[in-house]
Amino acid sequence: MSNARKVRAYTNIALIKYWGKRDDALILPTSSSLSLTLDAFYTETAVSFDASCEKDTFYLNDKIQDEAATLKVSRFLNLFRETAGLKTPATIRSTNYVPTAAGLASSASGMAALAGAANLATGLNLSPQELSIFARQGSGSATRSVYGGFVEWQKGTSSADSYAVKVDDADWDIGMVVVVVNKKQKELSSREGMKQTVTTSPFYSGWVESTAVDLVNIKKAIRDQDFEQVGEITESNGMKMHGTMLGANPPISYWEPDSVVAMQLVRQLRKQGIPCYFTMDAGPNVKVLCRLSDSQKIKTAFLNYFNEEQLIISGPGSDLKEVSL
Ligand code: 2P0
Repeated sequence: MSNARKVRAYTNIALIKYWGKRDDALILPTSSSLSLTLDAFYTETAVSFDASCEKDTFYLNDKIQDEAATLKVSRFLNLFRETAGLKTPATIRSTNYVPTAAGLASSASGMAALAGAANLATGLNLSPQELSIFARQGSGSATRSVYGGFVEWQKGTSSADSYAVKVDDADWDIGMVVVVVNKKQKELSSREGMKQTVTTSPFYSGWVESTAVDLVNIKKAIRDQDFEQVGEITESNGMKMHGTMLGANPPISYWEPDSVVAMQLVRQLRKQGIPCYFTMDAGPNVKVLCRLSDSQKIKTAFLNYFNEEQLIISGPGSDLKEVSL
């Protein structure tokens, strides 16, 4: 592991969702998306090339991984090896830092950290923009995890211009309370779920049209630091994504009864004058966008219905970075 250097990438939660690809192989999205990077959830990864090894070896949380998981990582590393003119096998050590097995281990921080570590190990010296393009080819949401704060993934016209840009540092009292409804692995992967939605949901064209409008509006609201407006657009965009999924055949729903409980609670808190807004992804967990200064109050209200370990407060995360071994 002599040449191993470790990179940390934070996960991100989309406020304007990515749900559908126009190119499956290159992972080019049908629409642009926008997220908030979170500091409570991240992945740290080190890659070292070693000519004395026969094949790639992948450790996740100190456990050696099976062939299928290793193959996914190997394929992604091949992008870097091809660019750097290398054929050497690698050892990959990755750790997911997710509070108390929250079930939020995410391909976003995972693939972004792997891209960052591969960049260092190959000596390619890629810019953050190039890194974002590489990360995208591992997993769409990883495109955005190269940066902290509010981040837009511009859908672009080709692989060369489909990357993330930072919109804002989100350093104006922004946070999230993540409500862990269920930490089990989801039954239908995002990849399959979005494919099924694109090909069968009659609402899909409406989703693509309206998400473009939401993106313009949320960027203005972020510029104006208009928190309520950011929250309203976030909540509406997330629900539209889930509505579009319900229109798929067979219908797709990631919700559980407690997801609905959490959303109701957010509405109640809002009525009581606390500005907070929910969003959900391809799973039953609910993410509550709020003022970081209100997050403890919101967590306390949720403790009437959920356990301490189901409620995780997070502030905005930072750019992908090298950390000491
Ligand atoms: C997002 N999600 O924008 C959306 C909203 C989930 C719901 O990106 O196939 O794991 O690897 O590109 O990135 C999850 O999808 O899918 C996701 P791939 P990914 O965050």
